Amino acid sequence: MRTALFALLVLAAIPAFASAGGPTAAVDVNATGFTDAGTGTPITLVAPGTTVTWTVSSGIHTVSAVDGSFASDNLGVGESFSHTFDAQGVVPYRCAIHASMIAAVLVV
Ligand SMILES: [Cu+2]
Repeated sequence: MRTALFALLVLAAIPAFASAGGPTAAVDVNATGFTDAGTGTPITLVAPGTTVTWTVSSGIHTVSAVDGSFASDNLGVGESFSHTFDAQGVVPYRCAIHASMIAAVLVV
């Protein structure tokens, strides 16, 4: 149990050392949905203060928080949108154009 807790804490701290300018994470946005660059899943796990950048690799999409706390304009191929997550919590988001595109950022 103690080992598992330590491993979790180390895992959570990794994004904090990803960049001298503050922790970052990247998500690919394409026709099949949102794909976290690190895990290949629709879930992005970050520490508070992390800036997540979504970049579109195919189609036209938006990055829109379900609770309305952030929303991009329509983004085409090669365009990006970034948001910094300061508070702990689960933040679901979706594409406003394609109802099936939904994912979440876990801030822990
Ligand atoms: Cu879309």
